[in-house]
Amino acid sequence: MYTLYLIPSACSLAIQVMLRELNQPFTLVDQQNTENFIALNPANKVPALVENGNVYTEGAAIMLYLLRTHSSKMWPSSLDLQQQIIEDLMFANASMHPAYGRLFFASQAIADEPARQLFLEEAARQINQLWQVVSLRLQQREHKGRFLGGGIPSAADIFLAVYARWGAHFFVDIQIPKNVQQMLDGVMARPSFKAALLSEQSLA
Ligand SMILES: N[C@@H](CCC(=O)N[C@@H](CS)C(=O)NCC(=O)O)C(=O)O
Repeated sequence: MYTLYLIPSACSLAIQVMLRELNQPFTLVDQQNTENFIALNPANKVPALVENGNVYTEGAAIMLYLLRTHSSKMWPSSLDLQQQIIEDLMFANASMHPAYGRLFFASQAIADEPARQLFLEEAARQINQLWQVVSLRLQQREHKGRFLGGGIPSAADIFLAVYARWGAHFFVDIQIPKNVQQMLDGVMARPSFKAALLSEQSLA
C-alpha cells in the first residue's frame, strides 16, 4: 500500500493518476497538513511516495519506479520504446514543469506589476515553444496515436495534462496546438484523472 503526499492540483496529481492506471491501492496525505514533512523530503516538495518505510521523491523517478514495478502496457519491453518514454518523461518534468514553475515564481516574487507581467509573458512565450515541441513529437510518432504513448497515455502525457491546467491561474496567452489539446483532453477524460481530481477535492 502506497502513501502519496500531495498538494491539490500540483504535479503530485500525476502520480495519483498513474497509481490509479496501474490499479495500485494508496492513501493520500495533504502535505500542507503534514507536520515536519521536510523530514520525509528535505527538498520540501511533493510528490513524495512512501511504501513499506521507503520514501520515493522526484516525480519522474517515482513514475519510473511505478512503471518498472507494476507491469502494464505503459512500460513496453522494447528498450527503444522505453527510451522514448523516458525521454518524453524527462522533457515533461525537466523542461515543461520548470517553464510553468516560472509563472508561479513571478507571481510570488515580483511585486512591481508591469515588471511581473513582462516576466509572465516571456515565460508564457517559452511555454508555447515547448507545447510546439510536444505537437511535433505527436506528429512524428510512428504509432500515430492520440498520446505520446500511442493509444494509451504515457507518464509524460499525464504530467503534461496536469501542468496544462495551471495556465488558467495566470493572465497570459498560452497557446496549445490542436493535436496537443486532443491529447490533453484524452488524458483528462480518463476515469483515473477524474477520480484523482475528486479525491483531492475530498481532502479539503
Ligand atoms: N523536482 C521536483 C519538483 C517538485 C515540485 O516542484 N513540486 C511542487 C508542486 S508541483 C511543490 O512541492 N511546491 C511546493 C513548494 O515549493 O513549497 C519533482 O519533480 O518532483
